[in-house]
Amino acid sequence: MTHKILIANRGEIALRVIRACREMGIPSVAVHSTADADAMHVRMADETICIGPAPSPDSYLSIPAIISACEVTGATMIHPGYGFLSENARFVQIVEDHDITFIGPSAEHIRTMGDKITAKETAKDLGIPVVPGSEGGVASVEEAKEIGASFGYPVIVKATAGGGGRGMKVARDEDEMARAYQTARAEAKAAFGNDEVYIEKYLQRPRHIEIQVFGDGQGGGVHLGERDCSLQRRHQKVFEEAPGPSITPEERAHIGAICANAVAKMGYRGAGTIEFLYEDGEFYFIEMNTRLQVEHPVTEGIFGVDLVREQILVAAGQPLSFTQDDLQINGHAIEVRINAEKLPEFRPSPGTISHFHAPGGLGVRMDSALYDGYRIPPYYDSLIGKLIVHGRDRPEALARLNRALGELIVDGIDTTVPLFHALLREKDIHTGEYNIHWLEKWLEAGGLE
Ligand code: MV4
Repeated sequence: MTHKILIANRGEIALRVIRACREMGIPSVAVHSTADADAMHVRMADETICIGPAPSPDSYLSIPAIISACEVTGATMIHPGYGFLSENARFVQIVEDHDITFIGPSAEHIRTMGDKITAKETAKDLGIPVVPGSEGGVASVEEAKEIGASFGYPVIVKATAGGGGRGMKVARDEDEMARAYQTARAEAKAAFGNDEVYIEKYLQRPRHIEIQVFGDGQGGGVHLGERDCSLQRRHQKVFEEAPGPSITPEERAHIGAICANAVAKMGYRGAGTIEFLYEDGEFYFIEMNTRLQVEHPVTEGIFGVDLVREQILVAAGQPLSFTQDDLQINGHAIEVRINAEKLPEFRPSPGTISHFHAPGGLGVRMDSALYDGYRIPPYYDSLIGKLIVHGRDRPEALARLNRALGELIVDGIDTTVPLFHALLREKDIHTGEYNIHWLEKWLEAGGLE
């Protein structure tokens, strides 16, 4: 492969991609804003280029700046990481029009999955089980009430253009419907400029289970099991694990095969995540993410596969380095997200890192772009590191997490580390008995006090 990869991202995920490039012998190009001139991803790349001022819309989200950076450096491929332009179909189209290879799926697949109604229709047509609900958009309060009556309350009204929980409202009975419907529409309009909404049966105590898939873009597809990402606060994941503590090998094989077949049939290329709500032994599709996810390392941990390397291989038109039969789960992995935030409010707390020490030893991986003296700029996401542990089983992984958190030093700012020490004192975390509401209920009940 005579390629050069430009990484249209920053922070730990930019480092993650640079590491894969280096192992594959592919030159890497880091882009950075003026605020990131001293960032670790800039230090670690083979080549660097400044793409604009600190605010993301003028740098990491600027399509002209990134295309120009490719032209100046001669980069032949773009890895988008997560966030920023990673799920922007218009960007992918422009990249391809400039004869640059986007490391990810086609613009068409991104567009289809970005619209939650077409995503759900597509999933259903491919044999993926979906949450019962309206067929497409719901155009009036009257129609919303008819749907509520036919499926039975509670129901949830969701924005077609949604994601991240915005423009989402629960109606517990018919009296609540008009308000939920109108509020969801207004929020959707404000957040996405599109007020179309759809309705689903509301699942009251589900887990968030997501299946990692990979397509070779040539009709081949595999799955790499599930991650349980139920521990979230305000739709931000804080703790993820694989395999899911509630999922049996039979359930994994069943839903995994459905997902692998679906990506194969679509002709999907690259990494993807099919998100489900899981309740009473049933999986219900909610969304598909067409990018590499923050929490991909837990899957890498239990399968021993480098997902970024595979993304690059299939983008270059090469086959995946493994087949479904090659994949075997080994042990258990847990990730915790270290954010520059002050507890208990989770208020962003950028500042200068006076001292940083990453934990190490058997089964410990720290993905972070921190270093001694690094100044965290106030312009971007508060994620500053991910601690990923691996053990032969779940109890060993939890013990290792506790040990590694004890070794970690991030001085000079406030972080979410105390949250994880507190979680490790909870019985439900050790038994794996939690759902999507557990963390917020625990915080409300004074879990951090
Ligand atoms: C739901 C749901 C219950 N029933 N859909 C939240 C964000 C978006 N990705 C989907 N979400 C939900 N959809 C039905 N039919 C509950 C949630 C939800 C949630 C989902 C996953 C993880 C955390 C969550 C927190 C609150 C609500």
